[in-house]
Amino acid sequence: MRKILTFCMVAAAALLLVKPAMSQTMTLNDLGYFEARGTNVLVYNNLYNGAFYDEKFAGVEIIQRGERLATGGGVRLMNTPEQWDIFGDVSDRIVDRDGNAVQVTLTYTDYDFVSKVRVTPKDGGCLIQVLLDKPVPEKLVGKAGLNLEFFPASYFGKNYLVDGLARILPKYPMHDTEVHPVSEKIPQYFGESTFDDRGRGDFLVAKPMSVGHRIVLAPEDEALRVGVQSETEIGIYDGRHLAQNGMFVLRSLLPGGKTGKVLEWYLEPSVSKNWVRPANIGFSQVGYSPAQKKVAVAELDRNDDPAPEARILKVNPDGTKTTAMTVPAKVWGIYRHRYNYVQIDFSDVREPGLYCIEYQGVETNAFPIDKDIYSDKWHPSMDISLVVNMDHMEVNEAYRIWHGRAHMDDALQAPANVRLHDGYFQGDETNDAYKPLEHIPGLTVGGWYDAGDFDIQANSVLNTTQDLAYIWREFQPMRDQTLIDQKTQYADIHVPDGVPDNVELIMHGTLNINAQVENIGFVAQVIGQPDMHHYHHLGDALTLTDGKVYDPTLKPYEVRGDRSGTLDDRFVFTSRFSAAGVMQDIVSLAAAYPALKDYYPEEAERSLKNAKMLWEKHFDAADPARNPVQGRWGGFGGDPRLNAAIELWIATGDKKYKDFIVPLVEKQLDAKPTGPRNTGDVQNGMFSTQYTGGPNLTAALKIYPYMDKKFQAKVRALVPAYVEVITRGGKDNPYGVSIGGASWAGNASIITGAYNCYQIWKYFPDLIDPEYVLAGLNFIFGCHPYSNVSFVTSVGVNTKKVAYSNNRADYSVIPGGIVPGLLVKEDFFENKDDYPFHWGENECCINTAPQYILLCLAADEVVKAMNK
Ligand SMILES: [Ca+2]
Ligand SMILES: [Ca+2]
Ligand SMILES: [Ca+2]
Repeated sequence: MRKILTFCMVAAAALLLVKPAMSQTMTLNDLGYFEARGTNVLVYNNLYNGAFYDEKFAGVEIIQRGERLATGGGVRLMNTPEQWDIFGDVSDRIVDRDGNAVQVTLTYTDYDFVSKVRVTPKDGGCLIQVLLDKPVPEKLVGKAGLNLEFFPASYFGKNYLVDGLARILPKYPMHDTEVHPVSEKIPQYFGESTFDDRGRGDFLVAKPMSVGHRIVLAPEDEALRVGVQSETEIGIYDGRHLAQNGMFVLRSLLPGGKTGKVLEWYLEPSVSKNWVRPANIGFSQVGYSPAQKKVAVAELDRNDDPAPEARILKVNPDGTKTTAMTVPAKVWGIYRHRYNYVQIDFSDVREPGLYCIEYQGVETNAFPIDKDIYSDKWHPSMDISLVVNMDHMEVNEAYRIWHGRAHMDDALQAPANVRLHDGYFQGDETNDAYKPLEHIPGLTVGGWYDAGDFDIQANSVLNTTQDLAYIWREFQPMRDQTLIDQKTQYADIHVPDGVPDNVELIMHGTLNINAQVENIGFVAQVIGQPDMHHYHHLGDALTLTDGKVYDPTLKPYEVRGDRSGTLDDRFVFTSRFSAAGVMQDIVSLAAAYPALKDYYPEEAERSLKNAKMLWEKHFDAADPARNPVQGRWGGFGGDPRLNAAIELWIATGDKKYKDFIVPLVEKQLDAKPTGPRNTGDVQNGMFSTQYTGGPNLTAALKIYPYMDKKFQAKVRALVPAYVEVITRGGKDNPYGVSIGGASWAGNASIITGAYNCYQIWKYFPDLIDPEYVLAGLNFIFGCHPYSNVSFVTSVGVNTKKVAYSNNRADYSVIPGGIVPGLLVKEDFFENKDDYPFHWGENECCINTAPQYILLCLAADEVVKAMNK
């Protein structure tokens, strides 16, 4: 022990000599967090919002050199909390400017346990104190502790010191766990259980990797170095033993029987007196078409001095670089407090070739200028992402099987009062012919894993099918690079089979929708995993269920023929049925009809027949006058029957639909705008930038080509006001697109917003600048804050390394997926590219893929016109 102390003292003395800047103190800034050069400590500026429980974006957090390294600081009840483990409610957060402190009160209501966490600056760091008015309840002694969580991948390849002893931070979990009787477990939210104990009655606990009184992570790397010291013992744990998204956790237990200040940590982040963040030069990683506008945006440290000029370098075949142009760098100014922004307009560089941008001492990676840059950027989404995510199929690519034919035991009627992890609930009413846990036949076909999980959600299967149908209607891409065989339920990537992939994918959607309509009566809210253990599955979905239909007369894990006693079959959630929701079933089926009819006439007729049947059956009940409060699509967008009627009219030409449509659309056109819909946080981008309560041209544009001159003139007159609204969101920031998303990032909205601009441009090229169509893609492809990676996996030069797809545990991507993008918290943008487990930043939702394909095809058309 003596030896260790000596080492610590020598090390500390050495640090003091070399780093006098360490004495700089943290200050409480206007946004209510602690700030020193290169380091921020946030104290519950971000709260657990409850939507998906612990999103790893709340509590005490550390942002160092522009990267969020630590989160989840606070009083927790287990060593390595998982997503569904309970956390204390913040009943009170005080920013005490006189006391130079931030204090929160955390309450665990079920345990009658209240603690206060108080953070104040001291020297170069902060004191974190836990204060108690009443002692820790008996039940929580040995469980309640102060935790702080670190993102493991930030520390891959680094070491740590514990009381001076050196240890390697593990790249993969390789330390020890122990099992405890489940009676000792603090139950997870809603009594969920992430652990499958196979009936043994135990649960898993990670043991500490090390314990000591001073633990310093990455002492060798000043950007990553964070230390914690305490008189109380601190353990370091690896949460990945329990869950792949687990964290490195520093933790000290709170003592029993004590009140007042029961625990104190000295947190020592790494402060750097002279640190200046290198410029983040945002630009499109797919490059630019010669005639289009080319504006890179440099995101600069506020302490940086913006240079007045940037250079555009041309990369020559011999590897040399020559200055193609020197361009002015125009200061845009501070956006969201943290950074200063500069626009670099190099539109005049038009000669095809390879270029990079040099500004403020940073040289970007090279990128092309070429007239065809948009023509193929949608291929990975159509060829890979939409194929790999197909449910009920074996998917092959060259030597690799992405996954087997999953969920061949689909599916059971969900029992009453069951709650599903994604916010779904089955009430008493099944709205169909099946009893709880009864097998519903016919469902083992079509559909997609909607994103990072393996359920079939109504909105994703319906919107994906609908948008795939719109791709065919607008662009008819004949690309055939995938074999899709529904007879043997087999897909082979990069193998042409004579049928356009767009059409085959549309059918993959209608097969599932029709199966649901015919066997259930409508598309169910979700066909999802029956319990938490199955829900958090990672890996091949084939292994998620046993493929055998559940038989309650058998014991768990007992198999007889094609039946099994293991309750792993997915549940069909049917209680939130609404006639309004059924209208979207009609939209997707009717929109698919024209695409399918030449290739799959039987499936086309089946789709149209079901669409008409649903229309007749639910028309009256879907009347908003009769049902002001609608279900699934609750009252949004006026009469839910409008879009259904539009698609039925386009599919059949039947005048009765037109007669229904026209008065409704006229009414929308005559309405006065009240303002744009705030779309930042809508999951999956279901709603694009639209008016609330005002004239909505979406429906009018859908029927525009089929209408008479008088109607068309009326729409044209409304276009300028509509353009003003759909482009307004891009005016408050240097990137020119609407950036949003506090809990779910906004790429999907940016894509639909840009596509809305294309629809205007298509009919009224004189009334909108086509650059609005391209601005959305420029942003998605890398001209954005925080970093300059392309948000479309595998598309562009520097692209996302990780995404929240079902292969996220491999720190990998499914090519062609589009991540949600940048979360915005206070003044901080984030899209982590080394932590694939943030769904709000990195989850590739399936229905964004066809929307992105639409936009790429639109952009290709736009630049062709520009380059003429
Ligand atoms: Ca889902
Ligand atoms: Ca094909
Ligand atoms: Ca089964």
